[in-house]
Order: sequence, then C-alpha cells, then structure tokens
Amino acid sequence: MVPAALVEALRAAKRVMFFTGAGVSAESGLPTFRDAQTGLWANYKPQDLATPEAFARDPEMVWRWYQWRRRVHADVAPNPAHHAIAAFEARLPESVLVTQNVDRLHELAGSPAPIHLHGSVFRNKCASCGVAMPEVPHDLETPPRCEVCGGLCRPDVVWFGEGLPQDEWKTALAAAERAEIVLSIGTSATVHPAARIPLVAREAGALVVQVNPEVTPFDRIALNLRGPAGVVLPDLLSRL
Ligand code: BV8
Ligand code: ZN
Repeated sequence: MVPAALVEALRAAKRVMFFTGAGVSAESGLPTFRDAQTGLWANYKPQDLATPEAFARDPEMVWRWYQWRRRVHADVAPNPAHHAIAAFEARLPESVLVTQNVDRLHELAGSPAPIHLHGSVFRNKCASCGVAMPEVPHDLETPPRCEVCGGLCRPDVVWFGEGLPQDEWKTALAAAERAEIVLSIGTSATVHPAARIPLVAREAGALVVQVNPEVTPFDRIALNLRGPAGVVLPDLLSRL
C-alpha cells in the first residue's frame, strides 16, 4: 500500500536519490550477495573471494570466479525496477543514482550516470600499479599481465578491506546532504561505509523510503514499501 503522502512528496520533490543494492538486480536473475552461490562456486562465500588476500593467495581462482560472474551477465537484462528508476530519473533532472552494484544493468536500462561505490565488474585494472586494463574475453582462464609493470590483471571492483573510490564517495556524500527523498532499494544495508549514505541523507532531513521484501537495519528509519522492486517501483511511478 503506497501512502498518499509519499506520492505527494515524490510529486513535489526535485532532489531525489536512488540508492541501490543487489536486490534491484534479483528479478533480472542475478543472485544477490546473500543468495547461495551455484555450480562450482557453491562452496565459496563471496565475502571470502572478494578480498585482496584471496587474490594474493590464489589469483587464478579469484580471476575465474569473476570471469564466471561476467559470463552470467551475458544472459541477464534490466528488469522493471531498473527501467522504473531510469524513468524516474528522466522526470527528475536533479536526481542522483548511487549503486553498490558492480553490474551494468542500470546503464543498460538507460540511467545516465550511475555512481558506482564498489566499482564495476566490467572494468579491469593492474593489481600492482593500478593502471586501467582492457576488457578480455570472459572465457579467459588466467589473468593477463600488465604491459606497464607485468602485474596481474584484476577486476576494478572494491574488495572487502579496500577503500571506496574517493571521487564517487565524495559525490555520493554531497548528494546525500542535499537529497529531499532517498529511495533505498534492494540493499541489506549491512555493507559499510556505503550503508551510511541513506543515514547521512536522513540526518540532513531527507525522507528515507525503503523497497525490500525483507526487514533490514533501515526499517526503523524508513517508510517501508514491502515487496520486490520490480513490482513496487513501477506501481509507485504509475501514481505520479
Ligand atoms: C572498507 C564489490 C576500509 C566486490 C562489494 C564489521 C562491521 C561493519 C563493517 C565491517 C565489519 N567488518 C568489516 C567491515 C567493513 C566491510 C563491511 O562492511 N563488511 C560487512 C560484510 C560487515 N566493508 C569493507 O570492507 C569496505 N571497505 O571498509 O575498507 C578502508 C577504508 C579506507 C582505506 C582502506 C580500507 C568495502 C566494502 C565493499 C565490498 N565490495 N562488492 C564484488 O562484487 O565482487 S560489496 C558487495 O556486497 C556487493 O557489491 C554489495 O554492495 C554488497 C551486498 O550488499 P547488498 O547490495 O545489500 O546485497 P545483499 O545480497 O547483501 O542484499 C540484497 C538485498 O536485496 C536483501 O536485503 C534482500 O532482501 C533484497 N532483495 C532481494 N530480492 C529483492 C530485494 N529487494 C528488492 N527487490 C527484490 N526483488
Ligand atoms: Zn601494472
């Protein structure tokens, strides 16, 4: 049930922030970080693989995990949640989309400039000198070597224990300070410091709306729209 007051507030708002997590891509068929992994990766926990230590210990295994994740993306497309967010953004020129996701489904749905706090699995860089490296075929089983320093190629994502990209972080913080409404969509609100973004907005006076079928730590600070983003967001958009 969507409160009339929320529809009114969204109609009047100019500066709306969309803050998304893996749940916004769930209805596209991409497993979330909390979903059990499948196939040969079923026995591994993402939190253990997405770390510099795992890559240092076994670069080929971590590289193959990311290559598998890239291949999985070949069969997924944006779902109605991504399209609804892009449609909201088209109506609200001052809106900002901040995502924790490393997929490119927001871009494919037409969002003009998603801010990726955790990088992108479709960008590579050298694990030693950090220089950007080209994308490679997703079936390449061993990480290529950097032409500059000979280091190993790694995905340009933020691993656990690594700092977030400073420009993206500062831009997201500044947008959170100015936002009138933040829609937190499909995130378990457990990964920091990204999870601070909606909290900063709320402390600055924003209304926080949460779209999630489950309870999260944001429940107590948000107006909760309980349900899948691919259903809730198109419905919300249709009422504006
Ligand atoms: C850092 C890229 C320091 C990699 C990712 C103890 C307490 C607090 C914090 C910590 C702690 N111990 C360690 C930390 C810090 C740690 C952290 O937060 N750990 C957590 C797990 C406790 N954070 C870090 O390490 C960060 N770095 O702190 O560095 C530092 C500082 C300065 C200088 C140097 C170092 C880095 C964190 C970034 C990690 N990288 N991704 C990759 O993808 O391979 S995070 C990764 O997990 C994802 O990208 C995503 O962001 C995150 C998972 O979160 P969600 O997106 O929320 O997804 P999740 O699966 O959790 O939840 C899905 C939600 O969707 C659920 O709520 C579900 O109900 C909902 N849902 C399901 N279906 C739907 C739906 N919603 C709507 N519709 C649906 N249909
Ligand atoms: Zn290098």
